[in-house]
Amino acid sequence: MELTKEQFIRDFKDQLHRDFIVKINESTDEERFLALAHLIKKYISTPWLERRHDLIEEDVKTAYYFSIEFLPGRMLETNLLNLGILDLVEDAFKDVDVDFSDVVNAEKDMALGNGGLGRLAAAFMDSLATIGAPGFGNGIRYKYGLFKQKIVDGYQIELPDAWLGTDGNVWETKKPHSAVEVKIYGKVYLYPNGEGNFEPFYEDPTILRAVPYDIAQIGFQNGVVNNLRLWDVEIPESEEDKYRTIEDRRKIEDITNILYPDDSSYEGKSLRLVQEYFMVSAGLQTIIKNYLKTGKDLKDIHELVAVHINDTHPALAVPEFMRILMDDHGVVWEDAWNSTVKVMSYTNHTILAEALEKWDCNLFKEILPRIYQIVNEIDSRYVEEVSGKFPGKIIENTRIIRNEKIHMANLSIIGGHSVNGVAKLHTDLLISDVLNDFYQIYPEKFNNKTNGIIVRRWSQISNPLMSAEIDKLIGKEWRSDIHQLKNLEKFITDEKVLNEFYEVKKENKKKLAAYVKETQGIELNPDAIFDVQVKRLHAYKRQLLNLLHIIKLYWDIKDNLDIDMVPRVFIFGAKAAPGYRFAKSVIKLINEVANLVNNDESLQDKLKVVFLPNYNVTLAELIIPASDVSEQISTAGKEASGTSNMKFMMNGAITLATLDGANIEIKDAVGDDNIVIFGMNTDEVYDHYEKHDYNARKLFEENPTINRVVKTFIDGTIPNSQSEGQEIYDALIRHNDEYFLLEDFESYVNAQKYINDIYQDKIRWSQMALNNIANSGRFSADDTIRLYAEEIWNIKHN
Ligand code: HBZ
Repeated sequence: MELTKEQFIRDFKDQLHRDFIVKINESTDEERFLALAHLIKKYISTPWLERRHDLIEEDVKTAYYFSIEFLPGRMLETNLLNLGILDLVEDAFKDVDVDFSDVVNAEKDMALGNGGLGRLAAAFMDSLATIGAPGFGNGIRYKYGLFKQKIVDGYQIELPDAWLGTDGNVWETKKPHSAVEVKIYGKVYLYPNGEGNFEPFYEDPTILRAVPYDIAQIGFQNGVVNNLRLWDVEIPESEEDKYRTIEDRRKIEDITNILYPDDSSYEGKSLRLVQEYFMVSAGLQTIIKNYLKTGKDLKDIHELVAVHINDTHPALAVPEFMRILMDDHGVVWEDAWNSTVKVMSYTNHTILAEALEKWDCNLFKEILPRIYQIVNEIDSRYVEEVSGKFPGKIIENTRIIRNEKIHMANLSIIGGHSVNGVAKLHTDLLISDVLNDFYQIYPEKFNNKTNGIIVRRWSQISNPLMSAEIDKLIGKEWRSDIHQLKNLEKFITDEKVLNEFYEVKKENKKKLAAYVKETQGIELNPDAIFDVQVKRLHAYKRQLLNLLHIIKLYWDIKDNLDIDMVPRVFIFGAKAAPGYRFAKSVIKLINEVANLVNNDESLQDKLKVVFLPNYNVTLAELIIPASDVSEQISTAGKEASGTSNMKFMMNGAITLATLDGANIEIKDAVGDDNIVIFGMNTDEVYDHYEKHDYNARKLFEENPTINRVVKTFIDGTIPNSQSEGQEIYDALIRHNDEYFLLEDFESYVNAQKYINDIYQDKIRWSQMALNNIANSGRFSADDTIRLYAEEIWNIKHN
């Protein structure tokens, strides 16, 4: 946008004056942040308003991305960058003597997501606007985001994340005039309406008012402003009489209160089902209402509307779309179904069986009586359609209702035209294994869309030093055309350049070290290798394998205090689902090992372990630029894609990885010499499953290193962790090590030795790092979303 620094300073002072009746020098950072955010909203209000009208008027097909999670983190810098005024504002703040970073730090993270899935949804919002595609988000305005993690005596404590404060979120705009009603519970009777359809009669339903809050999604320097719409629940005025007590009201208000903190596991809580339906129903009603404003026939709605189901949580979009078309608008089943399948598409994010969503029929029927009828009908028509054409077993495995459960993935696949995995390997496994039965029936629906990241956030915003260095070498164009990073390869033998990148990394490490010192009181040596694993805590992600190696190093140093090794700092960040016992025990042990190691002076700082509490997007922005080693060590076949792996490579960390998820594509991008791979591949893992021949106890008994390391959990070496240590020992030895840590251990240790060796060759290491940066452009979410736009949604983009 066109704006001079002087004009901005005037606007900003005016805004502060109007909002808070203060002068700039007496304002607080929080007031400055709020005023700046209000000013941004003012700057974009016109394109934001016009976008919706334009799309309706111009008959442009629009994609609606439904997700139960959106995890944008902070939005100030991204918004300024995308508006093209980040540098100008920073500069202006210097002129008026305000520390810009203090203003940035006044913003709370918007953390309406658990991890990768929610972050990806937020990234796609940015990318959709950036490629100028008509794409809107639909989600829930949780009053509490993902819990805040505190560590007390090594244990995770969960605190509520009251991110809205008392005044709400500064980026949102409440739109009461767009509220709609959503019905749940009660009984439904169907009466034939004489035109081949049924008229439902609802007896005693609970009626909810869904009120949207809109958040602008600003495209990167292109004038486009899309919308993310989050729904909040209220009691409709007409229903006020029913909710006299606070307790009654709370039952309703609770619906949008909390984000479920479980990732990669499924829990059939009724409130969650209500959340899913609430969001889907409110969103779809609005979409259809807007479509009707074009004056077009509903049976052609698929020509202007695409609905995306991000994981199965919004899968009720399929029957709800049917319901609205049939019950509210009299479309006959066949036409409604024809449109629904063309409108819907679905992304799968996991192959873990325990994460696949299935709802108990009785619960489902009670909460969503009409939707239950429709799902039943979809199921029986499906069975009818495929029977005789496919073996009975395949039909049984793919139908929606089985064993009194509603299988949400099956509903999403049958009710849509596209199902995609999130990395090549992941899609291959869906096709060959998890969803193979569906693949036999609908091969044409399957496709891959490897995840991506917002490259601007993970370079320009989070790593300004590296970005300035890149500018110096290849000019600034890479900031708007990320593939130009490839030009950095020219400098791969330029020692001066390599040294400069090394120094940039060191500066970032010092910054992180200062934070660690301030918050944890632990002193870190910036010449040590910063070896980082940050992600949700889950057994399949194998933080415990990392810890086993740390314990091995501990014993190696204790055995030989003169050991020749590059000092190593292991950094962890991870939240555990509150009910996930094993994960919590791993956190406890990481913290107790940290205590043991960090306080043992005989180790001479060769080894440090840091657990950084409350890992979130903002902390990632500090940690990732400061990392030398990126730990991506999941059991092969288990991590659908991973996305932090891409962020690390973009920041010049070397990936230490199994052949899992997008790690494989990172390897393809950087070449075998610029990544460190270890461990079993997927075939080897599957081989163990088939042969049932894995024997962890044998490895434990026969391999002296493994034996010593594993025994450390139960022999009292690690203080204050007797029961958790026993639990981990049991998981590994008595329960046969479900994720094959012990089998991969030696290979992992060797890979770590290799890292220690090459790090000592500063030039070689820096070459690897530079190669990673140069080849990270291929993981831009802008490119990923272009493929969604072209191959799944059929929507236009620039
Ligand atoms: O989605 C993650 C995958 O584990 C990761 O490999 C992938 O890169 C990422 C984006 O595609 N999955 C999640 O983050 N899943 C969840 O957060 C989740 C949340 C609620 C659930 C289930 C899973 O009920």
